[in-house]
Amino acid sequence: MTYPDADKIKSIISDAKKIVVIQADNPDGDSLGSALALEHILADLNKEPFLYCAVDMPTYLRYLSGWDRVSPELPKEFDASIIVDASTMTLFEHLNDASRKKLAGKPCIILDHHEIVENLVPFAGVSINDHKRASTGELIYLLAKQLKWPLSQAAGEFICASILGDTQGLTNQLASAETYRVMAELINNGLNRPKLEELRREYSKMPPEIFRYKAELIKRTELAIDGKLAYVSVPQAEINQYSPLYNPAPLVQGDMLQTAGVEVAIVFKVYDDGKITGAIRCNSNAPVAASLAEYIGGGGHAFASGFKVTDGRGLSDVKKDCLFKLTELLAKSESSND
Ligand SMILES: [Mn+2]
Repeated sequence: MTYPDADKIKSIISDAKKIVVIQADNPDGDSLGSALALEHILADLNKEPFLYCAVDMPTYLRYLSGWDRVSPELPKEFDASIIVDASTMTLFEHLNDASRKKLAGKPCIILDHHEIVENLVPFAGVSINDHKRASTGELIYLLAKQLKWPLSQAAGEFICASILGDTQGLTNQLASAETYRVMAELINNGLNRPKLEELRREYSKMPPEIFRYKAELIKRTELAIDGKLAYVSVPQAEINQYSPLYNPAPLVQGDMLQTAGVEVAIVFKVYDDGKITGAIRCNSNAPVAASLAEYIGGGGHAFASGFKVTDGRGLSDVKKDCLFKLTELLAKSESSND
């Protein structure tokens, strides 16, 4: 498999010295793993990589050494940028006009794998959005092979971390034969996967107060649409108290989806300024996450997506919209399963 736009990327990189690698406002194992892998690849190409993300790296990602090199400020000067794991401006709320202008003034490359994307980054010079890849890290691996970029042991570890992050340890629907092939090649080249997994688990451990909070969220979880939807909402006070320690959505969504009959799990976050966000996760029999998020105001994958509402709709309206659309989507996906 080859990317036709790879040569354009090659020439942007070869003309540049200082290159900013950019993560969106929702950093995760894939975006950070991809950014760190690129950092190593670019350094090995004698470039000066610089890592940017407006949002602090969550604690659970801090097992990836180099996370603390990610800066919340763009460098004063740079020659090109690479956005990883995002193609939509919606996820770059923290970039002010001056920063946007700065990025638009230099060649910008996008490496992403998100299916449904709206509000596309307007200044992207070259964009590879490969929906078939389980993670952006997987894409970077294939691109690096195609361009004969150096893939050090460290770069390989970060690519592995990005793949394990987005595939939940190679278990979800995103993991394809190609994903396993990439992992096999990485292991062949000396990657210590069990060690990486051990580290990941260590850093994903929850503090005791989060363990208690999890019980609270489970207690508050409501079921709807004949038990096919599980949802809970998290108010601002809890976001303030618990989010810095652990992201509330993944805390309960796995258990929601492991409850008999549940097909879709939504965690709403309700902010004091009126903003409402939703994290949607689905089981394999209900690939409706992207369509639901798109209807409410967002996007993502068939089994994992998110939305953001800032138009003044309250939680009860957003819930109502979700229930309405989800009822329709689930009926459709059931009839196509028959
Ligand atoms: Mn990703």
